[in-house]
Amino acid sequence: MKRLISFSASVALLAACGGGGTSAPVETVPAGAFVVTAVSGLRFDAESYGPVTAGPIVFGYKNEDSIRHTLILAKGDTKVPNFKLEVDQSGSVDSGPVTLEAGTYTLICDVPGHNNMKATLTVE
Ligand SMILES: [Cu+2]
Repeated sequence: MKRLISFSASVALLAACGGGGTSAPVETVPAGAFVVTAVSGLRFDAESYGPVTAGPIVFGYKNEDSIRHTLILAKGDTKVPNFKLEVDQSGSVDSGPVTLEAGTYTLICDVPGHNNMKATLTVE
């Protein structure tokens, strides 16, 4: 919820400073975020990520492809609750916090047809 409020505020701010331009505001991932990028070919930009330190982490998600992708996390067969990032089009970014325990996670895009869009994340 806090993230949504600050997102809206930053959009309003950018719109106010935009001088009436028609282009969408450029959102960026927060400094220090762990960035994953969706690339063409229904892939993430790496097959494995990490290791990252267990605990709170902010993910950034960038889209370098031309279609919509999502990012969710699973540990074994269990999806990490309350975490899903979504990038609609080329140049879109999203970000959000999550807290992870040590272990091996799977990064998944759950857009239908993107079943092969998976990668591994090591948390230790
Ligand atoms: Cu995808």
